[in-house]
Amino acid sequence: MDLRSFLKDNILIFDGAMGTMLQNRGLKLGELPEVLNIENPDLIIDIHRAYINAGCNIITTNTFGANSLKMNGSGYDTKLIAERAIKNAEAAREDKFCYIAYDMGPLGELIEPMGTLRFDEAYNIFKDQVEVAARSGVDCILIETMTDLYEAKAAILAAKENSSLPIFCTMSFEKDGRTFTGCSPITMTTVFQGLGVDALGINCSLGPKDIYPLIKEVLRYSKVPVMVQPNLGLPKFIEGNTEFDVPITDFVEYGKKFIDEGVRIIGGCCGTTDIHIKALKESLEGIIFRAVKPSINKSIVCSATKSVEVNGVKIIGERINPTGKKFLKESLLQGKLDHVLKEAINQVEAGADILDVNVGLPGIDEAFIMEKAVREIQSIIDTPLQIDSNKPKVIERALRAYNGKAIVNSVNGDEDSMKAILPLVKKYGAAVIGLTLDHNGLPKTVEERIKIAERILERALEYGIAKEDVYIDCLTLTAAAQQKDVMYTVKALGIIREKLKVNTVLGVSNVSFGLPNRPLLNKTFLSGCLMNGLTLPIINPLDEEIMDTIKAYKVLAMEDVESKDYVAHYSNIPKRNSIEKLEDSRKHKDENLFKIIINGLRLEAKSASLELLKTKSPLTIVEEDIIPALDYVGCKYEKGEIFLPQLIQCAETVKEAFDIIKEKLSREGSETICNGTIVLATVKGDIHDIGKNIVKTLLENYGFKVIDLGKNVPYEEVAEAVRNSKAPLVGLSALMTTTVKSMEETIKLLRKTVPQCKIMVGGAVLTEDYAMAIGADFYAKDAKESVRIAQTLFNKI
Ligand code: THG
Repeated sequence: MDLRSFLKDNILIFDGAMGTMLQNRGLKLGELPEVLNIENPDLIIDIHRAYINAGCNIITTNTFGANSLKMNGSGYDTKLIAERAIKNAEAAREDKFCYIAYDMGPLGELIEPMGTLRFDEAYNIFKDQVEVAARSGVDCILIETMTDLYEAKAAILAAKENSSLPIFCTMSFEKDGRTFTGCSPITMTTVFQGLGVDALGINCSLGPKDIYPLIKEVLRYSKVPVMVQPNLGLPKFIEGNTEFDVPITDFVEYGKKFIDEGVRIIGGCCGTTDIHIKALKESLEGIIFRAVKPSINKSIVCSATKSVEVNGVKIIGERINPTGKKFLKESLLQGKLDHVLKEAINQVEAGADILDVNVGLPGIDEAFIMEKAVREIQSIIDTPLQIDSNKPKVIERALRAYNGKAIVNSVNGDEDSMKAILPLVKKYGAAVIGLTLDHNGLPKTVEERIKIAERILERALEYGIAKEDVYIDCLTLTAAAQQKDVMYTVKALGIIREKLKVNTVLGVSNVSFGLPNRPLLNKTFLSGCLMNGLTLPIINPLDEEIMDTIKAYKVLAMEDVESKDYVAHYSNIPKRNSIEKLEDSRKHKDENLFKIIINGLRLEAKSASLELLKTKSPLTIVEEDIIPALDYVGCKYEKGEIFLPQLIQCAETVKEAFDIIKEKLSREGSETICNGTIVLATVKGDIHDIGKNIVKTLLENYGFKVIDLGKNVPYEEVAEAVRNSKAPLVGLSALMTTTVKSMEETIKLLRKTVPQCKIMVGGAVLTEDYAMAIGADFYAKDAKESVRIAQTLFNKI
């Protein structure tokens, strides 16, 4: 029976950890587990067999890191490693009933703009692996331990476009309920099921107890089977050994609880062995499980770190649109996006929930600019985007580049339009706006518009797009030209909402083209539309009157329960003329460096710094503008208001500013901004240096001199560097449970050779207790914390 059919009526039990089993069998520090597929196949086959004997019905190939980035330097061809790994799994299975999942873990490098790897490069690396898997007849592709939604998307697309194998994809979450790069369970679920995976869920990082509330969230939103592979808790350091803190009884008990809640695929990650899988399997014998069924059908769109549920009125900002904006037109034609980015920031600050992005102009390479705009906007703003174009090429480029679930604006009732656009919407898991017009144009009568809406919805469903992802736009006409038709739109809107129960969209500002006092017409029209069931008005959020109308409507429609927002906003606020307010807000938005940094406007940091240097000394700029901006951003990060992508974006912006400032300093040769020297290293045996690199960027931002020794650094080299540089602080990172031991060894040597140097440590599996147990002075839970540690330490000196 193929895996997809099996999954319909059965619980799938995965194996436990490969790494833990290898360690128990003597895997040495720094050895690559994947190489053993070739060098010691019997060992790998033996482990697979132990899991099959324990009763799992799917095993995972030993290919977690078998990608060309990580295997570079292993001495073996990556494809050969993958082929052998699959052979080993097949050899262990023999003729027993057991599926084989081809494993793909993260690449170990961050994708642009957070890192330097291009999205297409990541895609191609995954594609190479998928091709091997597809050729060899495994039963599915397992993409696991992902922490970056964008990387997961690259892997899923690679699997989808180069094989027809089922795709399972799971991410790793931290205690705060987000992945390392800020993805939430809802966002993951929304994006993965949009991309058409066969199963999704959570693995690694946390123990079953901490995963439990997160998986319940996933189950609430998922329409596809949900899967869990927990760690055996966080590793603990006991008498020189790494041990995990979850007893087997808890692991099994939670296993049952997961199945009770509706999980369909279960197994173990770090720390688990065949003993755990056997116990789990036995406890699940005869258990009654739930059918896979979505509990709720919600309309959700999202960026990488923010989900917006359309459960009432949500505001779509209209301003990234060259219509009527000379400045925007000119800069777009030159390929510049600075105005687009400013429009994005202003609209979000004014309260937009979603941003429409339209860059269509005669003589422009729309697909190219659209992709660029999507990339740039999503690097500084977490508001979900709406791709405004009717050209399939433009839409596809944008959807591919978008890190989240976008809205496509738009398709219409014409068969050609639907045939071209709807498959793209389905493939990339977007939502779509259907315009009630077709090849005959916009029908006059209300009835005909409704018929077209029904046709679009029907066709969308045929393509496998969910009803809640279809939004209908009955099209606003301009009162100046087609006065008698304005009310038809309002009527059609009401009937469509009532009859089809879909969300509705309107470009509200269209109504007032060519007439004076446009805001008055806009808000009056808007008010009527809202009363008739408009849920997604496309408006100008910088127009205060129109925003006031929405706030008022939310009170009347009981969307603003107990009028809390309304009261908070309007009580005791002296009402000013809205034009004055608009002017005011524009005036305050002078482009100073502080604002540029907190908004992550990388491209503008250089010129702003040069401008500032005309009136301020370099050190004053660091003190008055840069450090306060970094502190502000750091504070928002700590509060969970922004996430890693935004933090990095701001840090990169500061880098640009620093380049200018350093240049000036070196020319003057007098002042210095060195706050002290810090040595950083990812310890021996560990090649995961993403976290260390972020720490480096941030420390440099704060004016520290960083000596970066790189990754997989021998103990002696760390000690040597500290001795030579006389650095009072060293930072060590290790991602894996296996390499924390190596961290301890490094600390031991440092204590012996450079006892005066303080040591801070960080990494995914570390905890405060663990850090202390291996003899560190400080535990840095994230990059921001490492800055605080450095500041405290160097202030004392
Ligand atoms: N339905 C859907 N999408 C749409 C529309 C729609 N997208 C485009 C448009 N209509 C909605 N967006 C706008 C954007 C700008 C204006 C009106 C609608 C506008 N611009 C001013 C002008 O042209 O004079 C310029 C404003 C300025 O300079 O500040 O009015 O109906 N699905």
